[in-house]
Amino acid sequence: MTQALIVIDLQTDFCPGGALAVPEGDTIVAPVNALIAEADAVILTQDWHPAGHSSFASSHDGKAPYDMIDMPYGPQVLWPDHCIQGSLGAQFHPELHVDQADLIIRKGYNPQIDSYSAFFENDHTTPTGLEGYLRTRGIDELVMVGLALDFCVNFSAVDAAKLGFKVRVREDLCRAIDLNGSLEAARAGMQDAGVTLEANHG
Ligand code: VGL
Ligand code: ZN
Repeated sequence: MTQALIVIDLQTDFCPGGALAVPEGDTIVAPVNALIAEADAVILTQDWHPAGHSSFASSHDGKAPYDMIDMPYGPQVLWPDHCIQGSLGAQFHPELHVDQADLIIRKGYNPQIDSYSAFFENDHTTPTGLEGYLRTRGIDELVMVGLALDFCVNFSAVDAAKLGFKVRVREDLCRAIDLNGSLEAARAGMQDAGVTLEANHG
């Protein structure tokens, strides 16, 4: 088994004070750095939207953040503008040990499609290329940490499990948005997909 640590969207906009702040999002940075130091392979994901992205409420007349809309690929939550390419908010948390990453994979750059998962855009078919990267490196086991547990970590973990990777999510090193029961639904969905949820490092 060759293992990789995947750190999901540990970016300024998802931390307190950011545009789409996840409560306590910054508290995981130090323990994630400790895990990065021990990991054989480290991959970071970076939410990376063009201005005016279709997942932003501001791109839809009469819509407010956290409203839902129907997109051609299914229902989509509308978000505050966040992680705009090149902005300060799109940068990784300033204390994250980015220099120790082997790969940074950006997602959400397609103006018409959101991309929660590190593997596929929200149409569930357009690949990001991460699967090929992992397979060509012989990586078959993934440990996931980061933000937000109920959106990007959840979608990434479920997709990875469906692709046949062995996936563990360190819940103690994730934080959630928890919108209308999204956290409980995410936990159930991950478990159904065969993802191992770890409250602590076992
Ligand atoms: C995320 C909402 C919008 C996440 C990204 O990283 O979980 N959530 N974009
Ligand atoms: Zn986003």
